[in-house]
Amino acid sequence: MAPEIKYTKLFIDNEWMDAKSGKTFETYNPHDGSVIARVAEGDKEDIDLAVAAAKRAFHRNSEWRQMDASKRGEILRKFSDLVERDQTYLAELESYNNGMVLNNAQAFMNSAKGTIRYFAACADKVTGETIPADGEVFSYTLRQPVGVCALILPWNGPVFVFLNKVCTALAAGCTVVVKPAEQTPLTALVLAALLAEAGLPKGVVNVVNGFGPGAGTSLTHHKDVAKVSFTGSVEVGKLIQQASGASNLKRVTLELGGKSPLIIMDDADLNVAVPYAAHAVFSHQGQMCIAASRLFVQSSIYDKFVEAAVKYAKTIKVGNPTDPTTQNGPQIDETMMKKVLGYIEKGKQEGAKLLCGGHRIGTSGYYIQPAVFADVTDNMTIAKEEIFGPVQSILKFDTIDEAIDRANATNFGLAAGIFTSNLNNALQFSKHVEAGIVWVNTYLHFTPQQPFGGFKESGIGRENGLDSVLAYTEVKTVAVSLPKKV
Ligand code: TXE
Repeated sequence: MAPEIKYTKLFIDNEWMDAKSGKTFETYNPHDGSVIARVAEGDKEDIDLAVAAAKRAFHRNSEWRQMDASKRGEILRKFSDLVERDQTYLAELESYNNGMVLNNAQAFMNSAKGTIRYFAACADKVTGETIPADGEVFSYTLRQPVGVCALILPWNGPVFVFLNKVCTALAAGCTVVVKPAEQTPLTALVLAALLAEAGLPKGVVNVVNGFGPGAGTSLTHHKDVAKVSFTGSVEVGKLIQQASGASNLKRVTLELGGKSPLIIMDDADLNVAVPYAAHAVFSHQGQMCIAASRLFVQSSIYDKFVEAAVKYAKTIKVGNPTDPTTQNGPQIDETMMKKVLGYIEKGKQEGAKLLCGGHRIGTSGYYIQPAVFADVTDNMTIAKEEIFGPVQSILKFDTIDEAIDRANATNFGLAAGIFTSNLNNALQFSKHVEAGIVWVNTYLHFTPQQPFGGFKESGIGRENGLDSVLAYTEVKTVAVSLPKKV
């Protein structure tokens, strides 16, 4: 049975409201393309209202700014209990609107409490320092929340990214306006309602659904927004940097795309490496910024590995995400499905060998059979551009030095992985690969304690870890003149 749609309006100042224009837009179920609901479509006027609400909530005399840091942590802990209470509903809604396999959505919801509680615990751990400054002064630093933050979300992990960005900003004491992706507007509204139920004062978290040009650009150009945290495409990431420069130099954290290399050395345990390599690129239909979309396999085991990879890919069950036996669901929408199929066509045209999958399944919904390409070379489009779909591209290499150079020959630098039993190779690779996170004999291992983000065009800044909370603060130095040094 379809999950109930409880909220479709804008959430501003802890109240539900229609868009000023009265406009709404449709949101879909990727399983069959059917309309789930019409959602209020926010634009500049609504963003102005939401930013004004967040600005009031950030005033130095507001309830939020006067609150003890530990109390902010308590509200987040209460929020984590409410998310846990409603986790079945949230997982169903995520799956319904996003096409995420229900089992995966449930597994994620099981870990959500840990994420929220991690940031709840950070709330009263943000401290300044005393400075041994020259001269007769007592000097110290204050770490203060940066102000109103715009959090612009992608569609590939709507609950995950909402929790991550919102909880980090709240732990630092900021107030926020969230702009979910237009493909997945629903779960953010449920989470906003739970934050209000947890006792968050009005205006601290506001959610305005809408489109990039419109709601998104109004936020990134807004003079009262002090910081933007964005997850999405490199193209839009660059526009956000430009908007920051053209407006008020707002602080910018960007988590963008990737073309992540995974290296399989000939001493790796293939019983482990083959399923991991598949998981690393096919999970969530390949719609992951950290997808291992360039799989480098050492030449001495190349043929054997490719054979095993194809055998494994053929076992992946694609179908309705609510079926508990399904492993892969649909792509998010028709545009993305066509984009991925276009890349597969390009791979064939440029001479890569398609060994299985790569076609649309049926005519309803946006399903693609997982594809494995062998004989992929570095210059091919499928080895260079982010596909964001279930496409495994297998390349051949001879030495670890060659693998490192080729792994780094990209503008991206998000994740990387290596499977080997040789510690020296693992550590050499980990040191020299240009990536924000490196996995050795594992992949996709995330926790809220581990900083996450990209080198090069994969982004700016890090999420997760205490440093990510500090990225929502400003450092203020205070120097107090004293008659005698203390
Ligand atoms: O991203 P967009 P799209 C990559 C992936 C995918 C490609 C395009 O390769 O194929 O990006 O996806 C908002 N100012 N990733 O088109 O457009 C938009 O409304 C302000 C990687 O979905 O970047 C949405 O909320 N905001 C990725 C968000 O930006 C703007 C996740 C992302 O949309 C805007 C998603 C503007 N001018 C896609 N234009 C990852 N890093 O995980 C759009 N938006």
